[in-house]
Amino acid sequence: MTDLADIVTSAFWRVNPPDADPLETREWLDAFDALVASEGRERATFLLRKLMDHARARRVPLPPVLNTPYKNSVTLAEQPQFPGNLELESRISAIVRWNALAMVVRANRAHAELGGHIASYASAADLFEVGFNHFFRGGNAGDLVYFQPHSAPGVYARAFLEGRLPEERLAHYRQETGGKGLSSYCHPYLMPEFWQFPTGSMGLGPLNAIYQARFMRYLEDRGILKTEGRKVWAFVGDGEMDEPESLAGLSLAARDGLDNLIFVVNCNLQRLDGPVRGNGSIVQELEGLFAGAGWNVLKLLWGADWDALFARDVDGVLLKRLHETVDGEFQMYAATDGRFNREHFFNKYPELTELISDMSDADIDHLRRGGHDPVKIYAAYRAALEHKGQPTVILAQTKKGYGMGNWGQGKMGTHQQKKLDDDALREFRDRFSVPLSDDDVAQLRFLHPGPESAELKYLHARRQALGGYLPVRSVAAQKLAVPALSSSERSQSTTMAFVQLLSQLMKDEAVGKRVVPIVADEARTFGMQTLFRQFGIYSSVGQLYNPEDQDELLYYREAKDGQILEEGITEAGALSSWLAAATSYSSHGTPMLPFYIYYSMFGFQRVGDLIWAAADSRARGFLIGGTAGRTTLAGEGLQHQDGSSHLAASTIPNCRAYDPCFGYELAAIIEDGARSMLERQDDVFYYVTVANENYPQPVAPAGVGEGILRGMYRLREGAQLQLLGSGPILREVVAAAELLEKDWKISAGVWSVTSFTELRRDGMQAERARRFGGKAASWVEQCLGPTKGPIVAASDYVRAVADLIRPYVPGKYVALGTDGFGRSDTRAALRAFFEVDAKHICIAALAALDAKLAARALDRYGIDSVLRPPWER
Ligand SMILES: Cc1ncc(C[n+]2csc(CCOP(=O)(O)OP(=O)(O)O)c2C)c(N)n1
Repeated sequence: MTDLADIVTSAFWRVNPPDADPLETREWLDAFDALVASEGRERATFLLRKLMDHARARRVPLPPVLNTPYKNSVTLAEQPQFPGNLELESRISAIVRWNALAMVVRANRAHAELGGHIASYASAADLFEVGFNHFFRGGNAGDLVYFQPHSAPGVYARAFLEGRLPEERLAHYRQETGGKGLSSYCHPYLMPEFWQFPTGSMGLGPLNAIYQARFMRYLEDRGILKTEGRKVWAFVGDGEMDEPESLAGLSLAARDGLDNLIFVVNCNLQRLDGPVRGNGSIVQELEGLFAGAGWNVLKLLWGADWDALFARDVDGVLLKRLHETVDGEFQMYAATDGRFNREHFFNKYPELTELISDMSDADIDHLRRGGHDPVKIYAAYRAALEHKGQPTVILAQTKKGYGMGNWGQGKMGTHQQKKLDDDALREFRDRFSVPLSDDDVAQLRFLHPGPESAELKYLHARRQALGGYLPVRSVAAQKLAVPALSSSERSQSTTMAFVQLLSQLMKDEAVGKRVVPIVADEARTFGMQTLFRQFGIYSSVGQLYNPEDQDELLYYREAKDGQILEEGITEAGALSSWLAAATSYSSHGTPMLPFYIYYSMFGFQRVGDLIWAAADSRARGFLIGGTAGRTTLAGEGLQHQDGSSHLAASTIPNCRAYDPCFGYELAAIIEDGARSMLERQDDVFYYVTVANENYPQPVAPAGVGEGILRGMYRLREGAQLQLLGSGPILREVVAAAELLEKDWKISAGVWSVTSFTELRRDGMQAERARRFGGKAASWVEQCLGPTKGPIVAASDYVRAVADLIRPYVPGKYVALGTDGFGRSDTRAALRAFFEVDAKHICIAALAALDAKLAARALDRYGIDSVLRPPWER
């Protein structure tokens, strides 16, 4: 180990330089103490502020002021009485720990490939248990808890004790396909009556928790639901805080004063590969970050047995030692015994040696970190609960793999440890006094002390006092009646058609209030500023200024009961708001109908993982991909032109994706979508692309309703070949059919494809049904089977999108699309470039009929056939 005195560059030394003149320092501190004693804290704060201003004027660099000492924020004097039965709680927690461990080790002994984690829950167990026994409120108006995903085994183990999961399910940990298993992490999709929030992808849990807490305020402020007293708890790993998403919502939470939000960061100082901040301090770093963002920060670093040490540490040498210790070293102390800690930590300074002179090595070994002491945890949680006006973060110091001894505690590779041998298991049993025989241990028996045991009676009583068990997810939802929607027939874009449909819904008696329009600073792009005045933009404080455009009809109106969520430039934040609203039917028993409209390029590509989390959450709502289509969004160029979101959407099973061309198609899709989610209670969400190209909007042909929803319908008859088009490219297809007729006397049928992805799903279904001996024809086969000639399809997305239906298309099939890099130009130029304009579609059709015709057409339309393909340019 390096001598710490040498590490002058370490973060700690920079923050806490050595004292050059301790005597002088003492005099200053004594003077300050005298001031506080005689004139009070307020006066002291005033003088400090004055001093700081003075120092600034003299250009004296100010020390970081956001950090407090490396000790508990709640002092011993402030600590409340622990209201529980510590002895019973520790027995319960030991059983839960054992069962969690046994579950993972059992699964891996049987099938080494299954994986699982022990060390994360081992560090989080006490943090969870104190929550379960004293804080997490259950029931309909209960708290919402986002669990650290790798600690799922502990949550299962507790539910087993509670009688909510039978032993058989524990025995099928990570073996889900048979229907009686348990998910690796928190997956509402796979365990819809258990998990509420998917947190397995690091960073999404903390972000979603913030927007959930904010959404609860929104429901309250809009008079939709009383949420007072309910809390959102988010358990987060300290390594997880590295994720940009983990930090992305911090200032919003503070800005909106979300005191209904409590983060508990499990600072076991390790992540998967090693220490989170080996050469620094994650606790101090996070304290600065959260405090700087405006949060209430509570450090929960040391257990009760440190109290006496701190009390005797009048010269602050213990604190100095703690401050100079980097996390890599703290990890070493977690992995070693009392003797090592004495020699290396305490014996560094004679004063410290003296401080612990009456302690044995075993006493030192038993010194607990704050996150393992229920009394200290209780004190921090209570302080968080009572704090007003700010969100609270609790930085809880723990040991990774706590109690796993030589096999895991503080070990570098402990995250992956899942196959303990019998010696290790017996040691674990002894460490926590789990009442099991050696044979039980060898067999990895689950332990359930029975419903009449003191442990179980206590556990149930606690949960009853707190309103019920959790986690539990509600699957029942209230039904809402959806009105019929109609689109206008004037010349306009599908975006404008969408805004009209949205305002029809918002004005509806039954669902109007439940509509949640969400934008990420693009409302004007989509012509939605018309909604600002009428429906208002939500702000927790209303509007504290006169808007610059107040004299205009449609001014920028913020209001406490505003309906629109204007999230600013954060697609991740807006998607998280959408997710909170889209799962409100379950989390709050209050169905909402969210529409998040955004640049389609910044959806699946930018926040695709959040969209998967929404799918996992069984979200119900609309994602509207605006300014969609690689050639339809003219001018904006490469980074804005989306050509692949529909491909991504096709991979999410409960996402129904549509690429409509006409207003009447859009109206049918939105009306039926809303019915599906709000009336029929389908656990699906919709992705609909809308574009900004203006064109005439035709009247809906008769009888096309089913085709619009199933994915395609015939727009015009044609005998020799069939053309398929989606989104605005359908109009190029119609023009191609006209060219074929006019220039080549060929009669082409035209089909509007509203959803290649729905067609593919239907095709897969029919194909599978036939493979399994049934009789089924896909919608594609039903539509195109009776037609003649080759089939050519074109969309504003990569060819793979139109190719999705290839297996079900009878006969010759040519798929055109916009593969390649986007670029800025006019729509006409872009469509010519990507070869999806009327002429190229016409040529593709001719080539499919007769190569000689195509050669003539290339000539006739002046197309340079020696150019490299667009995807190579
Ligand atoms: C987005 C994402 N990236 C990577 C992972 C893989 N992963 C799972 S746990 C883990 C380490 C977690 O460390 P920490 O947050 O400190 O939690 P601990 O288990 O130490 O309590 C990693 C990298 C993941 N689940 N999600």
